[in-house]
Amino acid sequence: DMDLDAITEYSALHPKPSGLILQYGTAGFRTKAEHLDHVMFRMGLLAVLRSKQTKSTIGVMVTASHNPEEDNGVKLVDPLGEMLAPSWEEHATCLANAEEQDMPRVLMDISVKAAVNLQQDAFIVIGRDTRPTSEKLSQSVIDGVTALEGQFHDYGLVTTPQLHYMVYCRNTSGQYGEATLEGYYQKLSKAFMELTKQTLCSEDEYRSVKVDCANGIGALKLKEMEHYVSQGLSVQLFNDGTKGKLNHLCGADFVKSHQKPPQGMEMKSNERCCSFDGDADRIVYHYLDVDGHFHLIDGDKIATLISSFLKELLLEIGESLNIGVVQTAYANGSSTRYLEEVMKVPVYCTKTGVKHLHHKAQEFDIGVYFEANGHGTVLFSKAAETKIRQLTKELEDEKRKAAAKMLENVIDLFNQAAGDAISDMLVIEAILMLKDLTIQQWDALYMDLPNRQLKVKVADRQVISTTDAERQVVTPPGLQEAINDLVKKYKLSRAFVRPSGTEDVVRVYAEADSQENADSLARAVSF
Ligand code: NG1
Ligand code: ZN
Repeated sequence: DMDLDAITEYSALHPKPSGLILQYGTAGFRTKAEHLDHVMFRMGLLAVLRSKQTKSTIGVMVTASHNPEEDNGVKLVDPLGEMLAPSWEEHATCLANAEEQDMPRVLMDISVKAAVNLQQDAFIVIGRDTRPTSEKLSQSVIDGVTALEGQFHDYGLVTTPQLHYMVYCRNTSGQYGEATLEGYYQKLSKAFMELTKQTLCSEDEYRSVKVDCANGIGALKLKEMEHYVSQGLSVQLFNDGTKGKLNHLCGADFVKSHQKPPQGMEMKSNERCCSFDGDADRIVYHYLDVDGHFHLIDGDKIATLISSFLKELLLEIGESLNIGVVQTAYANGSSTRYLEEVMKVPVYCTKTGVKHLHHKAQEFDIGVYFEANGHGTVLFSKAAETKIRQLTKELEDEKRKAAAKMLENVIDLFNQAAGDAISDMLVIEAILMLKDLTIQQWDALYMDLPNRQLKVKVADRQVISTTDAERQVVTPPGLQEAINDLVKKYKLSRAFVRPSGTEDVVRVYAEADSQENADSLARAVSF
């Protein structure tokens, strides 16, 4: 049974400020770090229950990704490295919001409702980003785990996708890889080196990439990884956290939303650059052209490059596995058109938030998913993976065999648990080398439609509800008709609104034939 007195005693060391209400949203709990101590303790408790219920290792990641340095957050990672199941998101919200004296009872209720066998062992793995508050907050998670007598391993400083990887490895008895940082670096670098070893590219600039690390954890982990891949790729780090502030005027989120270069990075024309976000689960590429104009290569163009590479490989292998590309409503209209009409791959749209994309991508032999903001990966079904590994041994035709081997390495290089900036970067670098593509050539696959995103503060953002993967408004009545009327006034236009899952705002998105028109449509929709 649960020792409720002991839990009450432990909990008193992590008291909840009364009246504070938080929600387990798309990205777990996220707010000012000073409000989170009790949440961390309670998520430690909850992770133990989830671990007992699933008889698996559960992950707890302390990070607020691209948010300002003063914020922090926490996310639970489910057994296969996936986001926490929705019914448990509700449990998390209830537990975090229970007033101090009610907390042990709420904890009991969850354990009864979810039919948790309290006799079962529990094992939790914990990771954190580089925020100044993260170490202490992860200690509070550990206190929660210990209060319920769970076992744990603290990985300390890791990227979010590295923690997802650890959870996945531990729950698949080491088949996916070894659950250590060393194991992660070895798995990825081996695949990368094998994939690129036959490229005969002598020009140095092709093989070096500049990385804006958002002054976050990505810098530390790329430094650790550097020597594993240095034979094939030189990585130049900027915004490595030694000078600047986390996510301040740099990083993937800044670059994508402001559509301009990060500060703190020397960019010469036509040099290949990329930006990670604060916990290294997002990546976007960018460069300056000879006229000094900034070009952003976002998640949509990343998905396009990867899909076309995979399609060519499958053609060469001569195996018919199905590919599906999963996007959200924020995907640039040009990317969707290019994928469907030029590349002839089926494209699906889901609600915002990687759990929706990840889930949809699992329906295909090869599921490519990316949010426009650069969060994504490629999933391979077990059957597809087995088939490809088998072909690398059975095929006799040398060309087909080589293509199968390449695909096998691509499988190993993609993080199957979560979108991963380091892993995605290595895949992209490998593809560019193999296809001998410059960043400009990649960029020229299609032209993005000019677009604009705006945030609108409203009294209650929940009055807006949507359907059709958030592309159509249901309530309030009349709003969708008003948007339709505005959209009709512009060429190549599209617009939608939805309540944010991570901020107290309504997001407006518009695209049109010119930047001026996209701006003006977005503004018109905002009113
Ligand atoms: P919200 O705030 O629900 O729009 C944002 C991003 C998502 C996702 C989550 C989680 C946009 C438009 N939205 O969600 O793509 O990354 O944060 O971090 O970029
Ligand atoms: Zn992130």
